[in-house]
Amino acid sequence: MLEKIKKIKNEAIVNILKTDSIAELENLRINYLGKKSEFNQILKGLKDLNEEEKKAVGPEANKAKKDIQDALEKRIDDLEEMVDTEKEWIDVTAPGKKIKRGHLHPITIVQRDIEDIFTSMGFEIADGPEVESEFYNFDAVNVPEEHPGRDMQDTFWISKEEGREKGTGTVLRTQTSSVQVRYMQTHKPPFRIIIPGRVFRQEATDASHEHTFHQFEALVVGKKVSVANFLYIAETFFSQFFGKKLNVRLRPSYFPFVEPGFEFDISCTNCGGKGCSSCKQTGWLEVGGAGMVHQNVFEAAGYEKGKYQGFAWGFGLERLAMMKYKIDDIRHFHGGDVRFTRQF
Ligand code: FA5
Repeated sequence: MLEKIKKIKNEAIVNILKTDSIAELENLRINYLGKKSEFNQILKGLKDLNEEEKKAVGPEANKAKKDIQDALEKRIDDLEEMVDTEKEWIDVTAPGKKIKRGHLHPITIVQRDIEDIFTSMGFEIADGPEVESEFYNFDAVNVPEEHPGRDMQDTFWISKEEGREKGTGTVLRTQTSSVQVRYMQTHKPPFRIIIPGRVFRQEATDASHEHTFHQFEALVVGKKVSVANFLYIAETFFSQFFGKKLNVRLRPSYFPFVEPGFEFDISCTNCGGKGCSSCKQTGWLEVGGAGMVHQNVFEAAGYEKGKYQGFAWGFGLERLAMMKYKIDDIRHFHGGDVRFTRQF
């Protein structure tokens, strides 16, 4: 009997270890320990043995049963662990899934490009508030209350009380020129700065006009700053920005904060000046306004009148990006259509 128990136990353990399926182990449990199993018959028959035989066989039979049960449990644990490991298995040679990455908005790209070019020429970057006092946006840059220059830019007024002292209203700034006097009040010449920023105008939108857009102001002040310096810096900047040699042309114009004032054009980035549909056959593209800083502006900043000279210029960032990337409608920039922004 003892031999038989030993044989069943060994056979059961060998079969259990050979089995790779949890369902198959359940079959083995029924075969070896189930009601109809040979082993169960042996256990049932114990009662018919005499006392001495019972003492010898009983504990061996119980131990064999426990060994088979332990072997089954351990094998089940091992197989479950193997299944988990299989689930976690990584094929490091498999081609990766393409992860969608965010990217910069075209206006940010252009702004950073411009900043890089100017900082490489020794310019510093200055900043000012978008919600601005009427004083810095208009009065300080020589656009007093009754001045016709104020009508040139339609303004979003935050507060404007009739009869209040002039210059005390609050506006959404209409131009980055609003930072000129702010900066000059706390800095002494010589200096050269750029002022990138968002500006707002209460005007109807169309393919080339937005109510919210970005401007780029440059301001250079010293004792001997001239229009020739402006031309050199402008040509250097635009040539680097567009990656080809471009010329700058000045046309007389009027801005209250400069005297003399200019509109400036660059040679057409498409045809190089020969004339094409982009430049309406003129060979030139309008870029922005510029001029020599008006002495009244220096005075508003607290500088001695006549002591310094400087030039200032301002242009629209969206318009420049449109030229560079051949974008036909300014409204794409803030329209929120990812099919547009994904292209950059
Ligand atoms: C000004 O804002 C002056 N502050 C520029 C300046 C600075 C002149 C320093 C002299 C010295 P203007 O209103 O023309 O000027 O605007 C400058 C540029 O902003 C324009 O040439 C154009 O590129 C852009 N711009 C103006 N209005 C809009 C608009 N509604 N939408 C998009 N871009 C605009």
